[in-house]
Order: sequence, then C-alpha cells, then structure tokens
Amino acid sequence: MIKKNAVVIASVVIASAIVATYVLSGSMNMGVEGSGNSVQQPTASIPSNSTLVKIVANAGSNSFSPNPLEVKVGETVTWINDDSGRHTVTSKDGVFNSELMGRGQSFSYTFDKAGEYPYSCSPHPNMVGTVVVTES
Ligand SMILES: [Cu+2]
Repeated sequence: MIKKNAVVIASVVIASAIVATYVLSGSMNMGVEGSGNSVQQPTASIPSNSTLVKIVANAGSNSFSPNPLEVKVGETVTWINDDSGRHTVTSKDGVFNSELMGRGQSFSYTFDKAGEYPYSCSPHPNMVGTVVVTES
C-alpha cells in the first residue's frame, strides 16, 4: 500500500513539473516575441508547394525578397518575416491582408486570377512589393 501511494505521488510530481516547464517556456517565448497581453500562436505550417517571399527589412522596394515575384494562376505565395520588426503584407486593392507578423511568422495567399498585385506593409507604407500572376 505504501509503495503504491509513493508511485502515485511521484507521478503527480512529474506531471506538475512537465506542466510548469510548459508554462514557463510559453511565457519566455512571449517575452521574446514582445506580443503584449495576447498570446499569438505561430501561423499554421507553410504549404509545401508555395513560393516563399522573405520580409527582410524596412527598406522600400528592397523590403521583400524576391520582389517583384512572378507566379502562375493557382499558385500559393507564402511571406515569412525574417526581420526584427513586425510587418504585414497588405494588398493595395484589398485582395489579401495579413495580421502583424513577428519574426518567423508567415502568411499565405493563393492567387486564382491573373494580374498585378501591388502590396505594402500597413505600419510602414514605404515597404512595397508586387506579385505578378500570369495565366498557367
Ligand atoms: Cu512593416
């Protein structure tokens, strides 16, 4: 009986330690991201067949790489923030609009119509890029 109780207590202690570690690492990540009170989950995984555009700096038309980007109708573009600042990708014509993304966060959009899609970053309107979508 005594032995059984000891095992139960040990299990509870281990479970508590795991929960405590999880909570601590979660709050540490929040500090690094500087996301304020709201815990922002990392964006869903990047679609495997998408074309990547990195957000590299707050630097006019050199903010996004590659820029301009040409893709075909039906293709998905994923922007990933590789910069220390928080940025969005916001279509000038209201076609797509991401939330503010911290470093490592991403946003994907699938283009189903040919055309030119100029975009910028909403807090930094000088950050500009274009996606050119051609018929497949
Ligand atoms: Cu920005």
